[in-house]
Amino acid sequence: MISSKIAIVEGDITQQKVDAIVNAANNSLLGGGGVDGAIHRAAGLGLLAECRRLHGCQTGDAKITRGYNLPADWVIHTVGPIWKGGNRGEDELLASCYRRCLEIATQYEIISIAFPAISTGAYGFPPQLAAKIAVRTVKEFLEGNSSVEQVILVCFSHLSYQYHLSALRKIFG
Ligand code: AR6
Repeated sequence: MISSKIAIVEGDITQQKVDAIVNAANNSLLGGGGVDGAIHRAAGLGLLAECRRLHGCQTGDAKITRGYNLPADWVIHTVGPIWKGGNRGEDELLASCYRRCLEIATQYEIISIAFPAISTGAYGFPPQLAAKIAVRTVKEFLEGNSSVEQVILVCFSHLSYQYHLSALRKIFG
């Protein structure tokens, strides 16, 4: 059952005890506000030093580092699209973020992974639409072969939690 591999929780991603957490970063991968700032603060300066060696990341792509002082062993940094009205490929770029993170997780034989609601903060992506794209893309990926057995969608507000739960119910029927 694929639906049993997806959990929606309300909380702080930096506290998740999973193999990998996903960071909603920017193209520089050198830190920022929001979840990115929280992850860098919790991981410590070792994370920034490793990020400097990655030379940035394209929007829709992802790169992996160690987790340093985080409970998670790995951080997968992805760069979501900035919302520009919806006709600039934003949906596909957001789906690509989830897919690329899951592909990298599979390469590293990661079993459990936690995602924040990528692009729904500073990057302005409508949160309800983003929740649908997140759930649909994770479901489609888990239908293929992967080491990943547990995907946790970590919501930072109750409203975000409700959007993800209702997307899950709609998409799984
Ligand atoms: N745990 C889980 N989710 C969180 C946390 C947390 N500790 N903190 C915030 N969120 P954002 P973006 C939620 O702005 O929209 C950064 O400056 C937040 O409520 O962190 O992809 C980067 O460097 C929202 O739902 O990321 C980039 O410049 C979601 O995480 C830019 O922001 C994403 O909000 C990326 O913007």
